[in-house]
Amino acid sequence: MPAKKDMPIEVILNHPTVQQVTANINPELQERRTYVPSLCHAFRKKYTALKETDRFKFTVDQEAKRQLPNLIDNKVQMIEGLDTAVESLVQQYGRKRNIGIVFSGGPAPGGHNVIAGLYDAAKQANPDSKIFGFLIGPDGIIENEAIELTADLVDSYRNLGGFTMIKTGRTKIDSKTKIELSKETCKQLKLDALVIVGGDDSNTNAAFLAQEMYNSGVQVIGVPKTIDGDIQVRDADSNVLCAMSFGFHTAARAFASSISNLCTDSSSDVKYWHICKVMGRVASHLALEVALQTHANMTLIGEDLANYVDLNRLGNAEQDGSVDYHAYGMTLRHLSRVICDGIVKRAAVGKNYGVIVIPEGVLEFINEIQVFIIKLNTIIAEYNQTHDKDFHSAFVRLEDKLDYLRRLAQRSREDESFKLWNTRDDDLFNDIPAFFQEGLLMERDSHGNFPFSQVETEKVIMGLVKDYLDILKEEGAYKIGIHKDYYRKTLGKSGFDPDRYGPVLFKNYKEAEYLLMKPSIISVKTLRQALDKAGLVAMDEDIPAAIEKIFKKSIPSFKTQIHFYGYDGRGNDPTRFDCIYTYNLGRTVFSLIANGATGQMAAIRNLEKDFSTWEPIGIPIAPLMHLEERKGKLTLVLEKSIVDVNSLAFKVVQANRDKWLAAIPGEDNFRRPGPIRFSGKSEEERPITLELNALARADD
Ligand code: FBP
Repeated sequence: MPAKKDMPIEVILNHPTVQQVTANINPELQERRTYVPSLCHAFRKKYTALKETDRFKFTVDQEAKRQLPNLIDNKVQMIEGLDTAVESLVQQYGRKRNIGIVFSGGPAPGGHNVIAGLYDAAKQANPDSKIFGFLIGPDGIIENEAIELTADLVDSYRNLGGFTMIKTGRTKIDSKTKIELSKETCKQLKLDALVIVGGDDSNTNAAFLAQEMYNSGVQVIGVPKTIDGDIQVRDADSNVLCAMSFGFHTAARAFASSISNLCTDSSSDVKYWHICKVMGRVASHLALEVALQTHANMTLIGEDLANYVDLNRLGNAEQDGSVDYHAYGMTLRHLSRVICDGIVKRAAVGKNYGVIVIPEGVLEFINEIQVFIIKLNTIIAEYNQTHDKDFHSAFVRLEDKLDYLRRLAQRSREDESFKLWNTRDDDLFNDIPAFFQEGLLMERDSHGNFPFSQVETEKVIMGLVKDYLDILKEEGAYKIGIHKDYYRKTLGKSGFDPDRYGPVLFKNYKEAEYLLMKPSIISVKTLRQALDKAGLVAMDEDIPAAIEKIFKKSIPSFKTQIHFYGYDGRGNDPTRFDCIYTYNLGRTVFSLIANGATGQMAAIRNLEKDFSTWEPIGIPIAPLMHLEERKGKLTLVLEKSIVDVNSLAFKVVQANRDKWLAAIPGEDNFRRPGPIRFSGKSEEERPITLELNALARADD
């Protein structure tokens, strides 16, 4: 029966076509659910064993040795596949186990496949084994909120993005009480092992829990998750053990796909600068990958800005025989100048549009802002430690917070030993816009991390850019270049001789393809003066319409569209790379558990190379820990990896900066990565960053 538009809606809703096209389950979803990721060589065998190796060395922190005595001597474990095994391994491998798994921190595409890999391996080894998923992150462990994962549940999430199956949370199991409650949960569920899928802080937490539960025999294994790509593990000799956390590739590809569309839009509509803030917390790995994927006109890399040296300032100081310490590191003002420089250069060749990529954590690399972040982290943490109420409940409004800071500045005047917040800090802080003050004072997460995703970084930077562009416009330095042919045609059509007016209007009439109006001509009034002086139009005569048209075209208006790429990419369905990577990580977790490991992080070596060379391993977490300032205190943590400005990936981006800025006549140099596709051969296999960095190591 064909559906008619006057049919009752209930009847229409039951129509087979309406049912089919509006069903939650579509062919793409089915394809994903039924896709079976390839297995690393070792996992194609019935059993696996661990082979400890001394090939990889670590520089052990004494504090890590003191706090993690049972784990500090852990070694890298290589996983080997076995067709047959000695009876003791057969028994151990096939033992019935209860395993708990939790997601911790922000979602990252591929998490469900970690569960699927673990589930499949555990059930294959013993169908009576049980896998429990803790709900809404580590709170689920503390409060014993868990569900037993069934085949149907796991199957319905295979190869799908998000952490929807069991959700996630950011609680840290850091107090004695939380640890005791977690131990109690493990006891009640009779857990043999606990798997923590998380970032650097969560893997740090995994190591501490492994130590705490060492005597009770509950094994704890970490899994490197985060779209930020800042868990990269190397040994003391720079051998790569984990090239990239899972989720990074998908998020970068998702961001790149959207940003590439903006490159297309911007170079079609030729009127906007698209300002794209991309996630990544502190490190700029995602921005770097997006640059390689899209060739956006400008990409800021925080780590590069921190490295900046103002050679002019340094030279001037050298001449006076002094050292100018302000020459090191980039200031916000200088950064805005660098961006303006690119905008002005493109405008000069007629391109008053483009795409700028800004990592969300870029301000962490701007010295003046970093100082504020560190000081405020400490102030908030100290307040929370010494008062019943936490800082943000005690000082709800911005004015209350500023008032508290003012009192601290006052204290510094009365007590010389108090240096945390002085009058200069307070004055400088009061000079910045209120929305940014609010951002810098925002609540830190349970690990003490600054909430970069919530700060309007782009607004801070672009505010300065707009101000400086206005100055450049006033000075006549920011102009839109007019194509010579267009100019000649426009004047010719109105019966004017372009060669008579050209030298009067433009500073580069003879030599250039794009003509730049003279800096002194910035208004109709100054235009008239120039024409009058050259005897072409008298002051009381009308300016010919064709000339006024050319003049108006040369005056830029700087229009921006602001975008934030973060949560969308985090929730994307995983690329094939992330599907395969995470499924094998899940398998790795089971091998580590079945072979008695604890305090290890599951990883895959050779991710940057062909799949046939991927090697599942266990990395000891304890020897990777070092002391870092967190919440104002030195704390043992896993080191975050930031962009290495000596890496090949960064150097390629650096070397292409001018090319991608494309401040020359002609087309832009954009690259179209396309959307993430699950089937076909079109999708790139792995992050470009990884491929380039691996190339550099191959040539060592
Ligand atoms: P994880 O490090 O926990 O994986 O989180 C990554 C991230 O997406 C960052 O890129 C971002 O700064 C942050 O989470 C956002 O946090 P929230 O989810 O609390 O808004």
